[in-house]
Amino acid sequence: MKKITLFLISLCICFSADIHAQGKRSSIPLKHGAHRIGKRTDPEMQRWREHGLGQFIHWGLYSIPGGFWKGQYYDYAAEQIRSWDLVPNEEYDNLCNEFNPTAFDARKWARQAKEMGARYLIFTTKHHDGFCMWPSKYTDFTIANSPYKKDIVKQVVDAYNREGIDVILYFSIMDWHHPDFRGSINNPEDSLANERFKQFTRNQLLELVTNYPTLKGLWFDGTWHAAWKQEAEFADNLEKELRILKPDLIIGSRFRPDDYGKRGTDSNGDLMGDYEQGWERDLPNSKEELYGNDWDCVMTIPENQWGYHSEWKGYVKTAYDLIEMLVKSVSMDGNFVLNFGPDSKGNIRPEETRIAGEIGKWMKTNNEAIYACTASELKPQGWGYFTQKENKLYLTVFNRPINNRVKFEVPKGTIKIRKAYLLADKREMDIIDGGRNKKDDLLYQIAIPKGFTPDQPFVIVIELEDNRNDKNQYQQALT
Ligand code: JFZ
Repeated sequence: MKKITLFLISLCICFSADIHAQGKRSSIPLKHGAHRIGKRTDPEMQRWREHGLGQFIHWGLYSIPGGFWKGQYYDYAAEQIRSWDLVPNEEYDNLCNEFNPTAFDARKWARQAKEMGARYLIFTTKHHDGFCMWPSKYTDFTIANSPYKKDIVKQVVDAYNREGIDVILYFSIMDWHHPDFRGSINNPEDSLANERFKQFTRNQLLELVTNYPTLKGLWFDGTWHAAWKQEAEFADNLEKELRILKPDLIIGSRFRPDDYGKRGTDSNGDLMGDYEQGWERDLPNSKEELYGNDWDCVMTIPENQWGYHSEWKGYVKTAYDLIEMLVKSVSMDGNFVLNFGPDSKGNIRPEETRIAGEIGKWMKTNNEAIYACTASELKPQGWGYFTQKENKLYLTVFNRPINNRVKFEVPKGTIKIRKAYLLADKREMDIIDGGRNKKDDLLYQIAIPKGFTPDQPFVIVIELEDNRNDKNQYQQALT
């Protein structure tokens, strides 16, 4: 019986994935387009999907200038200061001789990430400036030639893994330091240099996957330049090669171009990679914008600073803002990844530490509404977001209704409610029958106890009847 139900469910899932894909597909023949239509179904990808919250860390030589060059304020993202007209490349590259993060303690970072509730980390091994945080054999521009000398990537991977946190390595294809890097190919000499650069890129990626065998995936960046957009075949072969080394490697949609230089989604509209990487400092507002793909949102605390900038300008998000983004992401089947930019000594700045603590405090009480949760078909009504797991619905309330009643509608003949309670203290809550609407959907109101005045968003749990015979119907209502 159970097997038949499962079979029916998977049939529905396959079928809906097909309809979805057909809805947006054209049929241009591609040699190097998407490898798959629909989501990956293996355990590693499922594990990634269940993380809910991640941490991003941008760390490199750029943390030394920290957004200032000879007293001048750099108004753009601090990790890109090398590209500023005021900054002579050679002087920037000489920062390698200064990089000595004596306060760096990977275990401290990892403990903080764990306390915050992060289940995965994305760490910059090499940003656009080309400086390698691991002792790459293929260039001298690495941590091995800094006064610090020790392999930072290894320390980070080991410390985070020890805390049970998965690590994904960030890698910029674009490399402003390497003499063979070309943004575009304009003559035969460029072509030759580009061929050498491709081999360098391949060597470094194979090196990373080999050196750090517990890595879960690669987060690619710097793939928008004209030269790379012409490398559909090379990139496709390289991805295949990386997957042979590590079959369940997770690679986002910002790596390969297709045969026509199209990135992210191929010329037929299908996602190239295991998840959508386009939600950068941005969140979708509806599931329709997601085309059924896996996705994560990477977010900065200030407006647009990834690497350390000693003076944040503009609006700085609060823990409240970030928790709302986290819940909103999970309510649409996405992960939320919060960025940190440590300083040149290896300290996480106090503002970030405070926010990590506040998020961690919230997660401690409420993580049940985040980890391994998925979207719900029920429509939130202004008070916040629904997430769900097994026979539980979670309502995370950000906007407390003035009458202390949280409303929602249950489509006719779908779920049956057993009880409602506050996640914070398990206190049972009254469920008020609000009648039916014109479509015969059931209307409910849950009463927030008067004396309950938390200073953070809170979660109401709705436990559903787990009627096995109704499982199929229940699944249809919720998936
Ligand atoms: C890139 C980098 O240039 C930046 O320094 C940082 O590392 C960030 C995480 O990634 O910036 C991007 C890349 C892509 C988009 C926006 C900023 N995008 O697709 O909108």
